[in-house]
Amino acid sequence: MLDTKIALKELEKLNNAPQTTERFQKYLWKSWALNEEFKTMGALSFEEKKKMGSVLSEAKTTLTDAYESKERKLSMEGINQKLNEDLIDISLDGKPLDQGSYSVLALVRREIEEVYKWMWFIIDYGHEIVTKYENFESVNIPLTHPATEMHDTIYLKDTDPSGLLLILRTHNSAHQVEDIMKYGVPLKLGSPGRVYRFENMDASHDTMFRYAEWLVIDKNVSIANFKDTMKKILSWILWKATEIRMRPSYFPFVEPGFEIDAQCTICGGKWCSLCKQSWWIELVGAGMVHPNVITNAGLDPKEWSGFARGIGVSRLAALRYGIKDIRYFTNGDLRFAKSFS
Ligand code: FA5
Repeated sequence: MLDTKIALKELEKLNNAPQTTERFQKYLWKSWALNEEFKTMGALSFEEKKKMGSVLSEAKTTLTDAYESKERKLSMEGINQKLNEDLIDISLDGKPLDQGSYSVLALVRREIEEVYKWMWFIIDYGHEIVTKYENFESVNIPLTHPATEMHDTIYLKDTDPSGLLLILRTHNSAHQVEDIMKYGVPLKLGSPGRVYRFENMDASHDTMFRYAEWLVIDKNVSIANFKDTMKKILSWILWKATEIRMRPSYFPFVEPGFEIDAQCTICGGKWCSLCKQSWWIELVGAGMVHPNVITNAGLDPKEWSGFARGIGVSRLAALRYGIKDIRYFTNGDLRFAKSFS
C-alpha cells in the first residue's frame, strides 16, 4: 500500500515548480500507487471497501493539498526571486534625459502675447505667404515704392488662384486691411510672427526676423493713446530701464509716422556691433493709420481713426538679454539656444 508519508517527503524535496507539477502528475496522480490501490478494491467485501475507500480518499486529499500548497510556495518563491533579480536601485543617479528648451525668441514672443492679452487685444498670426497686393498696395505702398523691388522682397514662383503674385510677408502690416474687415471695428489687434526681407545681413539685420504688429481702430484715437501704450509695452518687455526716443519718420501707411529707438543696453554707446556706436537702436516703426488704409478696409476715415506699430522682436530680445548679434537666434548653435531656458 502507498505510504503517504514517503510521498509527502518526496514532495518536500522538490524545489522547482515545473518539476513538482510533473512529478505530481506522473507519479502521484496518473500512475500513482493510489490508483493501483483503488483498482484492488473490487475484490474486497463491503465493509473492507468502506474502510479502504475512506483511507485512500484521505490519502488522496492529503497528497493533493500538500501538492497545491507546495506549488503555491514554489511559485511565490519564483516571483520573489524574479523581483529581487529585477530590483532597480532608485537611490542611484539616473541617466539624464536630453531636454529641449524654448528659444529666446519664443520666450519673448510669449511675453508679448501676454501683454496683448493684458490689454485685451485679439491675437491673429496671419500667414507668412501673402499676395504682393496685401503686403504693399492694401496698405498704401505704391508699386513704385523701392520696398516693392526685388532687393527687399522675397518672391515666390507661384501666384494665388486669382493670379496675384505671392511673396513672403515683409511685415505684418500686410494683414491690417484683411483683419479690420475680418474682425470689424472698433478693433484692438495683435499680430506677431516671422517676416522676411532680402537684406544685407549684419548684427541687427537678418533676412528672417521676428516682428509684432499692434493695430487699434476706434473713434477719436490720438497720439497720446499710442504713446501711453508704447511706454507700457516697452517697460514690460525690456525689463531694464532704458531711454526711449520717438522721432518723426515716413511710412506710406501712416500719417504722421514715427520711429522709436531704445538706448543700447549692451555697450551704452561706446561700441558694439548691434548699435554700431550710434547709442540708439531702432526698435519700432509706427504712426496714425493713413486714411487710405481705412478706406481700403471699407470704413469712413472721417469717422474712424487709429494707430499701428511694428516692433522688431529680434532686436528687442537682443537688448533685453544683452545679445550683440541677432543672427545668434537663428544660427542653430545649441549651446546658445539652451542657455536661456
Ligand atoms: C515696418 O516694417 C512697418 N511695417 C512698421 C510699422 C507698422 C510702421 C505700423 C507704421 C505702422 P520697419 O521696416 O522699420 O517698419 O521694421 C520694423 C522694425 O523691425 C524695425 O524698427 C526694426 O526693429 C525691425 N527690423 C527691420 N528690419 C530688420 C531686419 N532686417 N532684421 C531685424 N530686425 C529688423
